[in-house]
Amino acid sequence: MTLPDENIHPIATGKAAETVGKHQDPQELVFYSGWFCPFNQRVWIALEERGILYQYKEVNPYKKEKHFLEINPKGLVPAVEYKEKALYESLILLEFLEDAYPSYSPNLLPSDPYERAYERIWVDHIAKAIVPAWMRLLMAQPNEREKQDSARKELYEAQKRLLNEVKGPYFAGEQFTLVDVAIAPWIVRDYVLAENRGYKWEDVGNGWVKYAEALSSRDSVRRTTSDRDKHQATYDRYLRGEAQSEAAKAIRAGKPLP
Ligand code: GSH
Repeated sequence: MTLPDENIHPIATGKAAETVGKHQDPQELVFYSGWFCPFNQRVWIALEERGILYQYKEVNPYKKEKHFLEINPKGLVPAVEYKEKALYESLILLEFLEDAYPSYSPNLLPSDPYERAYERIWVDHIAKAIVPAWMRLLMAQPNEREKQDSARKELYEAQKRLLNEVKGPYFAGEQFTLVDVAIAPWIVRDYVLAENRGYKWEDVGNGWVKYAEALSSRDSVRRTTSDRDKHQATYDRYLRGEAQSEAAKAIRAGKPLP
């Protein structure tokens, strides 16, 4: 049986397509990427930000092809092969890139141990509070008014907590760091919530619009973002309640995201 999610646009478009074109040559780091995926975009931003050499390979993770399952048994993008050994999970990959390429600048984690740990607290907040609330709001249907209202409130509250920590223009001040990388892909997709779920950047609190604009206009973020209409088509399935991805199933079942 074909899942509806399988019918995604097959390749990156817009600025992201130009970036793909520049990363076709074989390298010791192979990036198994789904152009449409926000978790995936985290890793892509880090690669671009730091000028790490990588070979881009597009994967449709909904097809669960044998070769890809050998790389990531969970069957999820992003994944990488580094010197022919496989790794996956976006947040683990971000840390891995810091460890494996320490001399590539800019580093995305501060050098001070306390500041590094502090970054990780807020990356964890994004993963456990912001992203699940974002998905719940996306998937709450128009006839589920209360569900929508409570997911929107939950999202604003989680974002407000992060906003209180933002020094500006980025989370840690002038340096663009892992917290920014971890949330930027959802910021560039927020228009889906704005157009369909009554969500507004302005309602997060004073300073959020500025922070969100700083992230969206960052070069590495723009270079890894595809055209809006192609993203919209992916999210239409969630907006209509038809998505069958692992994440959609988890949200419906009230379970943590995969
Ligand atoms: N926890 C994973 C990470 O952070 O890397 C989540 C990755 C994830 O959910 N990827 C989605 C996927 O590959 C695309 S956005 N889905 C395939 C499926 O649901 O079958």
